[in-house]
Amino acid sequence: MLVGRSHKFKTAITRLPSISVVQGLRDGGGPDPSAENFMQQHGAYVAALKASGARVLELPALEEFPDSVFVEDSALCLKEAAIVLRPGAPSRFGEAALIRPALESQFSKVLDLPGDGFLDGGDVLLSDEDAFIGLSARTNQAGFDALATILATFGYSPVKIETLASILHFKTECGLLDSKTIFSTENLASIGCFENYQVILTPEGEEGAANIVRFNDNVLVSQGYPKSEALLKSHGYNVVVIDTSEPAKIDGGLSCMSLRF
Ligand code: CIR
Repeated sequence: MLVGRSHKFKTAITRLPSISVVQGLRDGGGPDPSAENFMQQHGAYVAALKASGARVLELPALEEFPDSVFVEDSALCLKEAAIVLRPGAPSRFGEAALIRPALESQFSKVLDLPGDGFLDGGDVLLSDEDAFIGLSARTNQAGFDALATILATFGYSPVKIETLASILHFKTECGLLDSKTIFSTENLASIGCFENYQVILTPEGEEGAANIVRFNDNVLVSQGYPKSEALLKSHGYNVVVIDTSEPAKIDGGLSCMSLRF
């Protein structure tokens, strides 16, 4: 087991939001984001990663893929290798091939998810030891099987979770705080998937705060969740608050907008 491999990082890959981001996928309708405000919030997000010690590789926008700003769904980066995934939404299929050159520029080993299963990176939570993979509307059993086999070769124990139908991605409702601690909604934690971890529950009414990013010493938390901010600070975490109101309009949060390794 490599202590800290879940949150001690050097690099982040991000992709600029396109103007077409206004057409991003969303469950249940809702207003379009503003491309201009999205760009501003994305800039603040990249600045926060840099302030956390990241060298950020910023990729150009892809107008033909409205959701391509959410790079987390098309690849998974480990310490030793990157894996090109197969996102489950038809409008996002093409994003995988387009992230590959960036991965090749950073990793000597770039693998493709074998088989024909689907898997979105938003459904994968890596701790130092475990790889939690949620089955969802985007990630199926074949995708799980393929990724589980690869991750086992890198020393992870794959754990399959049936994500609640109400959740887009597994990590919509949880995030890693440190090697042994998970921030989770009660809804998700009640499944019992985090039994070997300390779990800090999102305060009532602040379930939307669960999608966090731990990058080195900082925990990035979305703006608008004061109780979560105070709770995490009381546990000694170094909280950095980021406005994600525009990505939230198309079901995006903090983890989705970067690959971290
Ligand atoms: C989608 O539905 O694919 C995007 N609008 C949101 C993706 C969010 N990604 C993530 O949580 N990893």
